[in-house]
Amino acid sequence: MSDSDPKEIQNWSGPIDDLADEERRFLVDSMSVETRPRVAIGEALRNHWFEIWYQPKIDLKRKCLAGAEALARIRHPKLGVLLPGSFLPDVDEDSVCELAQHALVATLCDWTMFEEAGFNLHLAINVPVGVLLKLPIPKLVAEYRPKSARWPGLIVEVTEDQIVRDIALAQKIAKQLQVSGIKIAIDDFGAGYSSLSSLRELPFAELKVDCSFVTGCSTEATNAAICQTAIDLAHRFGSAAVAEGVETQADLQALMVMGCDFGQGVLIAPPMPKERFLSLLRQRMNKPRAASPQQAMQPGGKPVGRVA
Ligand code: G
Ligand code: MN
Repeated sequence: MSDSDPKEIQNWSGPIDDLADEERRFLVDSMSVETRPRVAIGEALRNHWFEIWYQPKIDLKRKCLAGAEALARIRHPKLGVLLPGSFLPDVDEDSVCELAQHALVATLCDWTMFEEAGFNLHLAINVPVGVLLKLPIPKLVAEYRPKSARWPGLIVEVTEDQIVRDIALAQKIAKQLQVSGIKIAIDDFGAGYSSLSSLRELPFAELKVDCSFVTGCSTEATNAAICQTAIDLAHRFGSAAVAEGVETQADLQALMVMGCDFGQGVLIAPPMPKERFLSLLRQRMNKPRAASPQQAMQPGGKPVGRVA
């Protein structure tokens, strides 16, 4: 197969071919719950309704699982699985802080479980700038971070619009967090209208191209131009480009031709409960595969038997 064959990515991406159609449909449906009943974050935390779901992120060049984005979900006893639209809009900052702390600690602890399954993953969480200022992140990371020397650090995704609102502040935060092994990803890139000069000031590890540009990038010239520009921009800054919301084979193929580094989206795998993600990792580990030595490398460059 050629290097940019999307089928091959699917074969290497791990989860996609292990999810049965019915389960896949359920997970994808859970991403678009139409009614949005309100649930208070405090109530959900007290009742242990919060779950951290993971969406796989695939290395499009090495064709392996590179990491996962942690996404908060509520599993309500009566209302079922609820998305952030049910608990985040217009919420006070203290509640968001509580939730972010919960997600941070859970993600740091979960890394070890995934590593024990044979995968050294770059995990990412979504945190608003206000929360980065309030939470004692270095202290929390020092206390809960995996003790393994193989831990690659944690990625914190901050949306572009929040970064450009106060670039000096974002820069200060990014530098402080670097010491704790935290890297910044610019989330929803393209939707926040940053100027190039402002990005120059910020040490970021990843540029996550907003799904509104990724969708249709194989057919729409303007979206293709924006994706290509964002990918080139990330590379010029010495960072990686991530396409979010990849939903079709054609878009995946186009992104690979454009040189995009990582991909995320329902085509590869939808967000899924931690236990499901873990069982997929274990399944992949046990599956016989003819991997070349290069393919059997983890993102950190260390061979770990067979990988996704
Ligand atoms: O803003 P951010 O990129 O963090 O948003 C992640 C959200 O995108 C998650 O809630 C997830 O459910 C959703 N998502 C994941 N994959 C896809 C996809 O392929 N298409 C779309 N439209 N949304 C997706
Ligand atoms: Mn994100």
